[in-house]
Amino acid sequence: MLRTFTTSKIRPCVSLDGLWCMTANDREWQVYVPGCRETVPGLENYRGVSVYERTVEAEGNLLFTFSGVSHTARICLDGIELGCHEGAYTSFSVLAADVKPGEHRLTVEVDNSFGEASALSIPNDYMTYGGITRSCRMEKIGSAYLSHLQLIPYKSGEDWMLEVRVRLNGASGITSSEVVCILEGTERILGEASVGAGMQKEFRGRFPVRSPRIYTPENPAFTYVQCVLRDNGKDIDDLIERTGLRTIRAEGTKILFNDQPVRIRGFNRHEDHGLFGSSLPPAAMVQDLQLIRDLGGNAIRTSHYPNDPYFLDLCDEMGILVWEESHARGLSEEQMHHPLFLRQSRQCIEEMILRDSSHPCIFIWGLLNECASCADSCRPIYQELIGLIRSLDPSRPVTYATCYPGSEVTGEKPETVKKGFSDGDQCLDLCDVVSFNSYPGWYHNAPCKEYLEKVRTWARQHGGENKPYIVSEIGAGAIYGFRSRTNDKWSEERQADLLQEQLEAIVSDEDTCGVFIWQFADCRVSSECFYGRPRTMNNKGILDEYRRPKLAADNVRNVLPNMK
Ligand code: ADA
Repeated sequence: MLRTFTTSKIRPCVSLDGLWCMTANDREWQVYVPGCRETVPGLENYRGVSVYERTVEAEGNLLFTFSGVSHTARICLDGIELGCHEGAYTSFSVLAADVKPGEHRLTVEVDNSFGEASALSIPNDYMTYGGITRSCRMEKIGSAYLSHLQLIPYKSGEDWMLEVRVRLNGASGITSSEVVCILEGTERILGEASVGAGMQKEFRGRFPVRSPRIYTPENPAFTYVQCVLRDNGKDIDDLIERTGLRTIRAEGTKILFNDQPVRIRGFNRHEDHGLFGSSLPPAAMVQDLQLIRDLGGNAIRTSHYPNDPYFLDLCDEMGILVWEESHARGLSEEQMHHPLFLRQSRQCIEEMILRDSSHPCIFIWGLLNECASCADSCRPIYQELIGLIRSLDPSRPVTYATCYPGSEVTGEKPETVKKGFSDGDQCLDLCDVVSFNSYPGWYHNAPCKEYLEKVRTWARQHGGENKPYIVSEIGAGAIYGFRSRTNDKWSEERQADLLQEQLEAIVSDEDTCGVFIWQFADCRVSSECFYGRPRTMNNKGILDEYRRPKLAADNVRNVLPNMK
């Protein structure tokens, strides 16, 4: 299942989830899709190419859609290439036109190797898994079909309005058809067009919502829209999407949700689990959200890449707010000038926003986590990518998480600042919300409250004045089961004490409108890079990778809910 609700009534759809045959290292396995190769005995550390194969019984024009293949995919039908996709965390579709009736061989070549072909998937402090890691499906379409249905709610005075955007694609031959939008049972023509094979045209319309049902996290009410493609009076294709009627905006130092200030009590969450790798089944996704709510959380940050659309649907339905971010973590100035960086970053941002902008749970777009925002040469890149996000979706604020306050905060000598670099982050003026990752007591030997106030004060003096301020990461490490009466580093006791001090400092600071604890659960990291991490894991989870709570969980549950 790609989504938690039916996304079309006219298109015949077949799920491709289930057993596939996979070959890697000249061996064959039966594997479940969605899934990670690393969960297959003997492939725990496999990095490279593998080929997934299954047969499909079908004919005509077929649309194959994948919610995620990590990290590069090449799709073939009967050995003929249908398309390729780079990027582990966004969805894509490939078309097979005029397929003859009968059984066909569908193959997906998957590559998760590190190298010059990927500027974003690099050895990092999280695991780049390999596989068809999210759900996939096959749909039968006609000579043309709809895609990219986006719903953007907004207020016009006291009235609720909905902007509907949808694209018409030619599959085979010229089709002249009209696109109809059905909202609250009323049909409206969005337009008509003739499209030939491979052509695409976007339609937009703005409509009043006559009986608005407001979306709140406490009462997640949805507004559905069906777009229909009509050819000579016959409905030949459709798409269904939903959204929630709510507004989000940054006003002064506050984030307003339906014009009410909201304080974010969040967790950073990697798509990672000790049993499933990055392919958590729906029940495990729901358990994570239940655990986050039990710990007093009301939000998650999809550190550091777009998440599974099914998971975002669950966040919508369970009223958990989401900071969704495009893929990037800790890239240096040199890595941001990689020849493929801009193209792959733009592609990830476009695919993320075109796919996810209808989710009411997403309250902010993030990008470029701890990248080179001090480098003079990278400011134009921040400007370009933040500008791209705003052009695609003006309805949400934009932020990025940084970890670079000036030397007056860090205690480093100003003369150590490299040529071509600023003394501290130089891009805070570009974003709507200012977000800092800070680890007082873990990476910085300083009293938490004092250090956090220094960072926030510096931020407000360097581009972050009169903007909402979020502590986008804070936490400490602990090895599950390591207990120490002397609070040794990596003990559960030390982590619990640090989280208590860190969170009490943030909860009591009215000038900070949100926090995301680093991190919800322990996760794997690349052995190629972070071998120094105990267990080759990032052990800052409040829970371990199997969701077993560490001592810190009790302290988080006691303090976090006070952040009102
Ligand atoms: C950074 C980074 C996180 C994680 C964290 C840590 O803030 O954004 O991905 O690596 O540090 O655990 O040190």
